Amino acid sequence: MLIKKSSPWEIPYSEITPQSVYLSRRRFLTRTVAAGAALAAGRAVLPGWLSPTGAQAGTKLTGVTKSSYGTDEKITPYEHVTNYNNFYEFGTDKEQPAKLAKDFKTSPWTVAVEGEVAKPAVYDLDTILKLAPLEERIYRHRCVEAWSIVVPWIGFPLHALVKMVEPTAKAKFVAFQTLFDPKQMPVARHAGIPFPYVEGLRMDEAMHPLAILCVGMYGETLPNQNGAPFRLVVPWKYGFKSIKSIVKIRFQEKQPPATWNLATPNEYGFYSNVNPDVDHPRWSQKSERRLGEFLKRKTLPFNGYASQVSQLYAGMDLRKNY
Ligand SMILES: Nc1nc2c(c(=O)[nH]1)N[C@H]1C(S)=C(S)[C@@H](COP(=O)(O)O)O[C@H]1N2
Ligand SMILES: [Mo]
Repeated sequence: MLIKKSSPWEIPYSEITPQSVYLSRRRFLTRTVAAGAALAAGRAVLPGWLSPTGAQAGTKLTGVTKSSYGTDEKITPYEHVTNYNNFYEFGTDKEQPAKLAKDFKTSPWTVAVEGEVAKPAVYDLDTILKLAPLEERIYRHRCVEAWSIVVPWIGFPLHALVKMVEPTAKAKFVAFQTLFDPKQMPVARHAGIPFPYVEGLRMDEAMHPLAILCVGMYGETLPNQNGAPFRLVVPWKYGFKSIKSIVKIRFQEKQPPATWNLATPNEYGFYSNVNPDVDHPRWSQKSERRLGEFLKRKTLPFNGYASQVSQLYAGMDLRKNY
């Protein structure tokens, strides 16, 4: 089977990297069997992960350049990053999203950009992928629950999308929304937080070059449990700001709601910059455990990105604006 390469999604199955060893054998077999069955039935269908309208999780991304942004710290093993997740739509236990998001349908996928912009639009994922060159960014990620990971994300700066849709002078904040489909997310009703999951950034935060829209990791498209097909990554903030599986981006004058702030405002603020000096009401934020490591390490202000982002908050009391 020959597939024309016109976007990073469209790659022949033979090109999928040895990283496919990470795919569970069962999932691999299911795909192979499904493809075989379709061929046997004489149907001219492409298996989903080769379809030109979007790839499934775990498809190699081509044409990715290494970015000068990012850390040279040791990358956390893929197994940890993909089996210990927060994605409450698919369960509140860390091991649940890897299992319960397995069949999450991420293709076709569209993202609506609306509100205070000159060019509102509904983008499909292929268009989004062509907005800007894809870069690999190795970032630290610090969950508010005091664990951390180092991940080779693949994406492009959020400001590339912001500039393209031409925000009006009234656009002071950017609001993000995750898909909510109770049929595909039946356990979500036990999560104890409101859905759809929403988040937001101030405009200058959204324009900061460290903030990225992310379509992949470890050389491949995002696994479902990590927010496929399209998520935000804001490395200087606690992990819950990095909203997954985005379907809507809205520009607005008012500060948008944020899910954890709605759920427990005394515990989670809008800004949520990593701050070792402000404890969570129920635990310390001074240190963290890197997944796969035994000893704890010190948590750094702004998760180690202070020299790049602290000027965004000049004059703000970061104890009050937590
Ligand atoms: N839609 C949605 N996005 C989400 C979450 C969630 O529950 N739902 N959890 C957040 C939290 S608390 C963290 S720490 C990160 C975890 O990302 P990871 O599983 O890729 O490590 O996703 C964030 N994005
Ligand atoms: Mo988190």
